[in-house]
Amino acid sequence: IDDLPDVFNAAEDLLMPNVESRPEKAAIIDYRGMVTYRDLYDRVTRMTDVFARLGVTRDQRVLLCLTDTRDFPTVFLGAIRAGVIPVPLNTLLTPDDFGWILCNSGAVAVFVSGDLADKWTDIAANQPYVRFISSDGGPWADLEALIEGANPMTEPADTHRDDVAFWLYTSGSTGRPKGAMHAQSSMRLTANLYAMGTLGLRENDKVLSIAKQFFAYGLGNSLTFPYAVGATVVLFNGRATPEAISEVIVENDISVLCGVPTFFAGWFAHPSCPTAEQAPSLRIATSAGEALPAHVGRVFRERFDADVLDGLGSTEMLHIFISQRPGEVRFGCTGKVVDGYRVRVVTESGGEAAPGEIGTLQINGPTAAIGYWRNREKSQVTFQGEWTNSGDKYSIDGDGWLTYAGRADDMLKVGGIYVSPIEVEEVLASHPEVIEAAVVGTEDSDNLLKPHAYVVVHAGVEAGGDLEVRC
Ligand code: 3SK
Repeated sequence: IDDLPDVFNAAEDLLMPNVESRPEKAAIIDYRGMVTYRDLYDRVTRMTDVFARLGVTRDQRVLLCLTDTRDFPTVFLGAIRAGVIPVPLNTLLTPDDFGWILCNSGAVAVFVSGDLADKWTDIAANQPYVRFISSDGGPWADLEALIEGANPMTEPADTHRDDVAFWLYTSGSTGRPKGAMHAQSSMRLTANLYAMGTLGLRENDKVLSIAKQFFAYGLGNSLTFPYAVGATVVLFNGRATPEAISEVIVENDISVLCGVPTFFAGWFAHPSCPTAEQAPSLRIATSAGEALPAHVGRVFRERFDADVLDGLGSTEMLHIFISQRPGEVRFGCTGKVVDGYRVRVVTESGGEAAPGEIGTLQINGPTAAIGYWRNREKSQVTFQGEWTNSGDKYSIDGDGWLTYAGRADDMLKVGGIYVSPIEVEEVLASHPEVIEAAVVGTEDSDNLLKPHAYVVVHAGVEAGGDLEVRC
């Protein structure tokens, strides 16, 4: 981190070298076509002016409820360039969650994809002082028109590398989500340490991520990393079904696929999954979100003659800090610590675990979030000085290989997403035919964790019948 200058703007840092070295190269391919690095920078510099015209000033928050198109990096990096704080939201959240985050963050503007506008109309009607902007259709001011009408000759904000650049909300087993505040320096450092230092991402790569950009994992895969090395990202804004992803990979010559185990398992079982001959460019994959079952890693290697690198990251650390390395894969464990990070496994007595002993994993590294917004209590539990509590149970062997042993809290990690059993139980119990419910994690035939609900129903309701409960 000491190599980064004090005055440091993450958006300029990611884009400027590409504008100088490869302006006509494709930065993004999305459903609207190709965006060169020159075009992307032009959109981002105009966004600086759009924020000024909207009256959004430095350090104010703006929410992004955007699907994976060029508008995501345009607004996200445009905000950072202006010193405004973008807060990407999980597009699958409910209007109730959105309303709560709007109040909690104090955001002054919300950017919404046309497809998601319905979830925001009631909120917008009750928030006369918040600006709403539509991307790709929708009832509010049109983002594209604002960009076209804006001045591209704008200066970036003179932010410090330790200033807050953006937030990512993360959920816990109880209570509302917490806004993890990330520094200007953190994207560059995840790119240097993980994408370049571990994964070996290159300028001629074409990257596709199953996780969308609003997830920390997807943000690194589809935004930070490709731009940090001048590669091309293919943004897919639909549902990541096996057919759709197979088509995107074959049509675009994808070389790096960033997936999650649940996706890989379903993909291999599907007839659309390409052979190595049909996807000759595919040279490596990453997996995160949940532990990669050994057999899923082996099938990938047999099918594509390439490695899938399992890794562990967190929203709090921004990206992956434990990973397998190309050519040095050991199936069944997560990997070794990424250079530039340190980890320790702590037992209940507070001491360091012996080799092979299970304890709570803590991480020390330069990309840890600054804290949770307006949540001192939970910040103190997670961010303990230079160590960050992961909430995961791990063991570490004498050679530094780390093996996952479950969550330290009640959360289930399903398909890369934290699922709170308590929250699912509450939804089930709110059904008039249900008396009580208990949710536990059970492994499916691919050894992947799935929530399993035990439900007690009222007398007269047929327990084994077609109880219309959906979570
Ligand atoms: O789930 C993970 O392992 C992960 C990886 C990268 C960034 C964020 C997360 C939660």
